[in-house]
Amino acid sequence: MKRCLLLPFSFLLLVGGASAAPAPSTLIANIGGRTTLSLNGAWRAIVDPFDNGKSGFFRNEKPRSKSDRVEYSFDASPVLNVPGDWNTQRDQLMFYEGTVWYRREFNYRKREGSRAFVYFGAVNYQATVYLNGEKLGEHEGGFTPFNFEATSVLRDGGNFLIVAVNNVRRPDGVPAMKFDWWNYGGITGDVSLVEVPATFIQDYSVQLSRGSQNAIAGWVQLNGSQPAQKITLEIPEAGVRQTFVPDAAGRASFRFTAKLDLWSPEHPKLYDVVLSTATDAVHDEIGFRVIEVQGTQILLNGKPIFLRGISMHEEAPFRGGRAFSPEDSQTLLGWAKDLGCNFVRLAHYPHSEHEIRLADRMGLLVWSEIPVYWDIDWTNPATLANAEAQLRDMIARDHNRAAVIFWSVSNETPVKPERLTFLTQLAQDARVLDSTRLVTSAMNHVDNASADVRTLSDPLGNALDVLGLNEYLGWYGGRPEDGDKMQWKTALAKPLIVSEFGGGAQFGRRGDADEIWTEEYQDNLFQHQLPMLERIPNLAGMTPWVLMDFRSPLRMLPGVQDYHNRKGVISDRGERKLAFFTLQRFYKKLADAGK
Ligand code: GCB
Repeated sequence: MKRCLLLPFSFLLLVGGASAAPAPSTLIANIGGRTTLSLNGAWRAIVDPFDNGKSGFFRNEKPRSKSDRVEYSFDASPVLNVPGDWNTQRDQLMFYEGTVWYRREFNYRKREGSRAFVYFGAVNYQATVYLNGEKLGEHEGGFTPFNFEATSVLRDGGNFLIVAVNNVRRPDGVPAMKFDWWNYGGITGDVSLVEVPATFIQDYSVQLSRGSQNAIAGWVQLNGSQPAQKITLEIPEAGVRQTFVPDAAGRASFRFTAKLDLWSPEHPKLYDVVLSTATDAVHDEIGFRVIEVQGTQILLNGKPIFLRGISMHEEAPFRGGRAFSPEDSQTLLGWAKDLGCNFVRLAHYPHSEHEIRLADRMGLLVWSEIPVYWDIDWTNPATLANAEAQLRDMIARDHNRAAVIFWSVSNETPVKPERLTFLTQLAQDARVLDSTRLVTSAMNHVDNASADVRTLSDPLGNALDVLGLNEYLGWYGGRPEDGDKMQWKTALAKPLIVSEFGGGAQFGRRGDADEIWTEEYQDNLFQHQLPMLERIPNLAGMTPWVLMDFRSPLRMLPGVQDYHNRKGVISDRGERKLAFFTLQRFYKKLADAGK
């Protein structure tokens, strides 16, 4: 049995102050480039509110005779679709927080010399995985992928995979007890059985070296008993062919130069990159670009870029629920493109790999975030280890995607010393794990020096490359018109992204601009915000809150919210509100002016 969550390595750092790299991820990179058997589809599911299944549901029993007293049966239980949250598949489960036991049967033909892993794209929140009655491992964290080796437990012929999924909120969890999105439970990402050779290419980083437009630097990690195999890296279109021999731990590092056509939103060029050994070969599509900070500007490929963005949840358009499919991603990112965006903030947790890869192909820059949100248990070493593992696995999955330019370590966390220690550690981890991207966080701690001046003054800014500011002037305080005079400043001379602003509106509710919940109110708010933001000298971009209305248990007003956060510029049914068009016009103006 392997535990996916590694030891709280940084607890020592918290008390000792020394720095170390996080324990390496066990994730197999680029699952789409491997030999896989999909385990998506209809799984039998037993809803278990009292955790009775702990007594042994992993054994997959059922009453077999008239006198057999077994009080559960997967065979007789209804199905839930995977991937998918359980909340939107059965009315009874909309508000459910508890355990559901899932079972999937499948046939397998064992192949001599190969290894197999079960791979989960995401399970919210806690997963315990059993194969053929044996525990393979546990995983905590609702949005990051994980895999467990299944080689020795797999049988030739029929197999059964059982997963106990629990989505109960926990004070020591990440996120913890309160967050402004639906706590969708279930196996929300794709599941597959991955077949690899005995020694295989587990992960690799093939990226431009920090600051260079022609030096590719990176590493390859082999996994298996014969690590001393020659590795070949080819980028046929760029005429690259390099070979390396890894060390005894199966790791090879490299650096070489190449003439490359750089990736950008206007020109999202991806190259076929092939890594191979005598027994394994993996193809990936990789773009090459440089992202840097110079003073208060963000530079893409050496040139200043203004990030015309939008924040978004991974909520399914039209049907509601957790989005999971390539079609969902296509709709959501397509709307961001229609708005005129070159950038998306994927709030508040890692979104699916489909979405990130689509952003790579569409030319949308990405802010990617872990769910360190509002208040969590800052002094608990297990909570820190959990947040670090989520950060590490988000980076492990997406570190070859050109679209991703920011790792965000948190959102709107309260300023206090123990939180600063915690988040500074995460920022440091992100740099150790990936030296080529920028580190950010969405903050909201401001000083009001005078009625018309607000200064972002969170000390966390010292640990970041780019500052994120969530401000709700005209919604959680003041009037939209207050924006006409307001000046925003930052205590640090770093690039600023206004990572949230906005207000609620119900699509189709029309009225005066001072009538709350109308499209006019929201639109008026945008009309006063946009000129205000343009006056901020170090503004490098913005991601208004939010692309589409989304479900939230905190938003209860009947007839208006009905458990939805209504700050979308598009409704959950795909209808565009007035503010959508105001923002679209603004972004067009910026794009026309070359911003
Ligand atoms: C915030 C949070 C976001 C909420 C939003 C709101 O500051 O970061 O998750 O949904 O405000 O609507 O209040």
